[in-house]
Amino acid sequence: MKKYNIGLIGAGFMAKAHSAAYATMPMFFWPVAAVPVRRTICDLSEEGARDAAARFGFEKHTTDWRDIVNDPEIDIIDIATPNDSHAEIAIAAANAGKHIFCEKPIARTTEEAKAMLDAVKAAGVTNMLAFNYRRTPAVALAKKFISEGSIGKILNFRGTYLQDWSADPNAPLSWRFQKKIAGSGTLGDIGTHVIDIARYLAGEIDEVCGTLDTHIPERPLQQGFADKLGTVKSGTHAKKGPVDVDDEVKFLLNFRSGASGSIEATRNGWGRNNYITFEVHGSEGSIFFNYERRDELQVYFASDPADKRGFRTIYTGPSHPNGDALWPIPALGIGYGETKIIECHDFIQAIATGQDVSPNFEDGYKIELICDAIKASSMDRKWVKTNC
Ligand code: SOE
Repeated sequence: MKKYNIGLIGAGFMAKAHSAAYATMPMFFWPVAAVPVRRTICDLSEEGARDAAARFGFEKHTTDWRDIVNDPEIDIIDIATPNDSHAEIAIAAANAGKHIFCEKPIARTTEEAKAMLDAVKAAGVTNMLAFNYRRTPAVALAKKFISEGSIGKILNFRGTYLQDWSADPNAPLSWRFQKKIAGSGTLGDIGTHVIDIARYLAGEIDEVCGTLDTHIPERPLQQGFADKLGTVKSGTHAKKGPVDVDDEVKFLLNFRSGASGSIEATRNGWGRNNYITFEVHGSEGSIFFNYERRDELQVYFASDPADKRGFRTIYTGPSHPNGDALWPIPALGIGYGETKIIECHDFIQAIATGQDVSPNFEDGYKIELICDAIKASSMDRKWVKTNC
């Protein structure tokens, strides 16, 4: 059995998700073209790296990511660090001939994304971005219905990504609120997930018209670097620092196909936790998805007899995309972990077979172009071409 040695850089939330996927992927998907081996993990502190190796099942640890990139035994570099280090690590990894799996968004800027894309193209290495939600079986089922023409020609895509972990003004000023580390705020962090789904389902985005807003201009400084996503509150009297990224993004979009739509994202929407939704209207039906009920896909077919028309709920299971690898009965419960297992499988298969995989650095670069167009539109208050 072929094996690929993984070098994972980062030891936080995403390192947990990726490590669990490497460990369990062959338990779900079998046979597989290759098995991932958790070889070396990197964190900035010796204690953090050692703990991460023990916890996430890695054989070795280091505090310098270059040790991993330069290790001839490593086949895959997994970048699960904040956005400001993606470009430097990915370019070094590509130059060392490693395949790369990188957290989203691809980078802080279009320039960084382009340099990363150029590097992986020149090296000819397999590359993938962790926009995992398109791998939710219900989202893949929506794609299948659209591709088969079940709802006809796509007319409209309406997407949201609403969370509330930063709605409290006392949620600390983590790296996610700092432009020099994150690049942008809600737009890059979660808006890009919906842009990925929109492109996956409805094709390339041609032009946008939107606004970016910052509702909470300063937040208490954070103790330590680790990002607790709003679960740890600083006191109201703590020293504060400026938020220089967006809290909320809303935009209209026109697809190259002629379809149109809208996308909204916020991390300040009290009561919404991971509310990724889309509704797609076609000439012959509609599809609705809500990640907070991610086993379900709602579909409406205009071809149903008039007295039987209405949205029906399909619970995803063995008959649906990747269903034979997951659980034997519909609605047993698909979670975040399963999306990461499917993502891991598709990446490993792509390396082993030499086939393309999406979303990749090319997709990430185009999503950055779309984000730039949204920013320009917000500044100039007008429609802007994406140049994708
Ligand atoms: C925070 O908004 C976050 O952790 C995102 O960065 C992830 O991409 C998303 O999947 C969950 O929320």
